[in-house]
Amino acid sequence: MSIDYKAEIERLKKELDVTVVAHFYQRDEVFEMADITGDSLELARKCQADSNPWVVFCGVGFMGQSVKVIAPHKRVLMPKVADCAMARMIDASYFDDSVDYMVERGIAKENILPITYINSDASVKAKVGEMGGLVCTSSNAFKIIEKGLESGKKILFVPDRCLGQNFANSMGLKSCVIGEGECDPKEADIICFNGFCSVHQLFTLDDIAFYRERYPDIKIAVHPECDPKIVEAADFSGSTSQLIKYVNDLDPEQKVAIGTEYNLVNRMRERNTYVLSSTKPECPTMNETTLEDLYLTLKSIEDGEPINEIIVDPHTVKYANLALERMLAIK
Ligand code: CIZ
Ligand code: SF4
Repeated sequence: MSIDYKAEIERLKKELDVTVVAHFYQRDEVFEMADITGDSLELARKCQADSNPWVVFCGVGFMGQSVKVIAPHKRVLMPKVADCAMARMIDASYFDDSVDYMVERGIAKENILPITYINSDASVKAKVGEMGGLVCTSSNAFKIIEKGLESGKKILFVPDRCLGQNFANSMGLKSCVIGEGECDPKEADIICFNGFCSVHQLFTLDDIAFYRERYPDIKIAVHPECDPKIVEAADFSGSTSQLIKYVNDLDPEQKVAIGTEYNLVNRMRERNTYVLSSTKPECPTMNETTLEDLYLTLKSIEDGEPINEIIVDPHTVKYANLALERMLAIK
């Protein structure tokens, strides 16, 4: 007889001291099973405040790691340890190379303030923490960069070049990307690592032109992981939570084409929404987690043989924690 995964997940959640967490980009059937949902900043804050000793995190690797780093006493399991493609573009040695790049071009190491987008491995966050830097997410990047600028240092922004450039543009700052044209750290305020999200690169100026031509009054709302020329041509740019709020605050008749991951856009179908792409913008790794995976992970706790546990070494926890806590301290 086949297993009723939903019923079994509900039973296990009642019987175990566990909190099920899901990011907005998760499949609907997984998302609906979660006790806590949100963007990565909301999830980090809510997990920190939650009292259950077990966390089952439906998302991508860096998110589960971040919970482990800010709450090391918790046991964190991930139904699929699937990594964000952008986070995989940088490791600790690429981070060091980026610092060297700036030092070789005349910026002393103590005059560099690194900021890492939360979409990065704990080892990169630890490097950032050790240098006195901090983490940001797409919902608080403006505030974090503003805070960073108060130090008077040059900002090294990793790994998302789009996020770095978009926030530099919105703040009237100069940015450049290491490895892309002339990038002289002396001439820029924000020096970006050359990483990106392949899902958010799917949205093009042609897509925007297509919708504007067809529906002249349509609004275009995109995520800041999109290319700067897309953000510039859009009516609104914001993190997942900010996109949801923007759409919900519009007149229900207002058409809006959205440039972010498909599962989130699809969940807003009751509004007058369109997917800003002719290609389904699915994040492959976010979509890996299934209801069966969630069930098997919860069952493994019940059976006393937990699977896919997130382990972060103590040195990494110590310094990555500094970078994350510096962010969480900024309200
Ligand atoms: O911060 C997050 O959760 C991500 C990956 C996107 C967003 O804008 O919320
Ligand atoms: Fe990473 Fe892009 Fe997927 Fe977000 S949508 S988890 S940035 S690959």
